[in-house]
Amino acid sequence: MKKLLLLICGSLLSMAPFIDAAAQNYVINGGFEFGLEANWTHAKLPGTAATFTLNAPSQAKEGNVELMIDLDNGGSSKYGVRSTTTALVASDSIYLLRFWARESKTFVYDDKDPNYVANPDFAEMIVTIEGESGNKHEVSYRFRQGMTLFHLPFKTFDKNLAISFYPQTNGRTYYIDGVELIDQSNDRNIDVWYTYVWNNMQSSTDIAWVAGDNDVSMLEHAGFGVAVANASAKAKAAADFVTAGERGAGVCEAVRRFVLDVSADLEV
Ligand SMILES: [Ca+2]
Repeated sequence: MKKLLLLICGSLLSMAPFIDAAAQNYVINGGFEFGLEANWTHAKLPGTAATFTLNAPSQAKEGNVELMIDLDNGGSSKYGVRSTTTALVASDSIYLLRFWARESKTFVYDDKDPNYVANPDFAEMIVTIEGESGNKHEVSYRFRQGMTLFHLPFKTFDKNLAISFYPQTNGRTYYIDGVELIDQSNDRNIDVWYTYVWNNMQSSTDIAWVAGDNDVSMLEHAGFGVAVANASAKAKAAADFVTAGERGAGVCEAVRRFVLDVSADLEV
């Protein structure tokens, strides 16, 4: 475990010189601008019913069209219908799948809103990433409000990946757009390594890693809040500990101090 954490820290730090490189997107036609079937396949298991069409909505996030899946009868299997694209990644490493999606019925979940629905019947969609070795990542998403950006950072040792979207809740229409699979050779706005580390560390360590004002509520709910040196003033004020280092260096500093429980001046 310690070796893994130190490896992650070393990788975070070593990524710094390359942070301005362009991100590589491994999904073809993720915005559905080049037709319904281009690099995508759509399937329905026996007993299920759905239509897959292109839509030109006002909420398209990439270009002018998005994929529309109208689910009439999902059948008995939770994998009744699917829309799948494939990606051949450059190497076994860490990647980030992100996409925009919404469904036809919008719920209000703010309990201060007069239209608040106490027990909404959320629509669900399962997303899977499967490699040729059989390794599989599976996440279930619930829709709340309008077009939403979803992130799934993951590690794979496979190079051939199948990315599938499985709408689950019957009688709904689902919309997907801007599907991207990107690697860690990133522009400064997307840090795949940091996203992966944050996504997989916080639950096991009960430490929250934050930088901006919008993260303050997460800090207050965490067992132990850590803010990096370049965090906002509000985030620092709400944190239990503020690192000396900024960004990735600050994360590594906190990992050494609180997760590995070793001297903060340990070389990595
Ligand atoms: Ca599009």
